[in-house]
Amino acid sequence: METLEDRMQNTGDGYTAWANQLPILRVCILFSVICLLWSAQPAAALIVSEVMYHPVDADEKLEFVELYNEQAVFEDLGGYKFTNGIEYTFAPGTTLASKQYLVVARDPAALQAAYDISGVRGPFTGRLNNDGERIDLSNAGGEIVISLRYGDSRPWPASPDGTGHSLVLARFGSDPQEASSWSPSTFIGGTPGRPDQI
Ligand SMILES: [Ca+2]
Ligand SMILES: [Ca+2]
Repeated sequence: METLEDRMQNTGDGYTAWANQLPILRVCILFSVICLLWSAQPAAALIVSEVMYHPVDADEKLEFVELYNEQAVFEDLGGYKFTNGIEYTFAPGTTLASKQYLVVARDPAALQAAYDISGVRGPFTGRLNNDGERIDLSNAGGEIVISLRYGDSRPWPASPDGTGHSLVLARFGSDPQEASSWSPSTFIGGTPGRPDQI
C-alpha cells in the first residue's frame, strides 16, 4: 500500500522530471513564436511598383505600368494578362528575373526614346484613367494575381495627376489597395525599369 511518504516522493520525482523538461519547453515556445512572426510577414510576390497614369505629354503616350519581382525566383509571365483598366497579354516565354523590373507601356517606342531605356513591353490597349481605376493582372490560368485600384484625390497623392510625377509603391510588402502605401515619384517623369530612389 502506498504511504503518504511514498506519494510525496513520487510527486517530487514528477516535479523534478517536469523541471528537467523546462529548457526544452522554452525552446519549443520560442520556436513557435518565431514561426508565428515569420508567417505574419507578407509573402514576397510579383507587384505593381509604379504607375504613370497621367504623363505630361499632350496625348499621354508615356503612360506605363511597372512590375517588380520581389521573389527569390524568376516569374514566368507567359500568358499573364492585364484584363482591367488596360489590356495586354505577355507573350509565351516572357520571364521576369528575381529582384528585376519590367515595364509595360502604351507606346513602348515613345517611352524607350523619352527615357533612353530598352526592353519595354506593350503596347497595352486602353488608357490609364486620369480619375483613377482598377488594374487587374491575371496569370496564365486566369487567376487574378494583382488587383489594385488607384485614385487621384485624397487620400491618394495628387501630384501624379498631371504634374509629371508617377505613383510609386512606397514600401514593398505594403498593401497596394491602401492609398497610404503609395507616394508620388521622387523625380519628375518617374523611373520606369528602375527603383524610385537612385
Ligand atoms: Ca491617362
Ligand atoms: Ca520605378
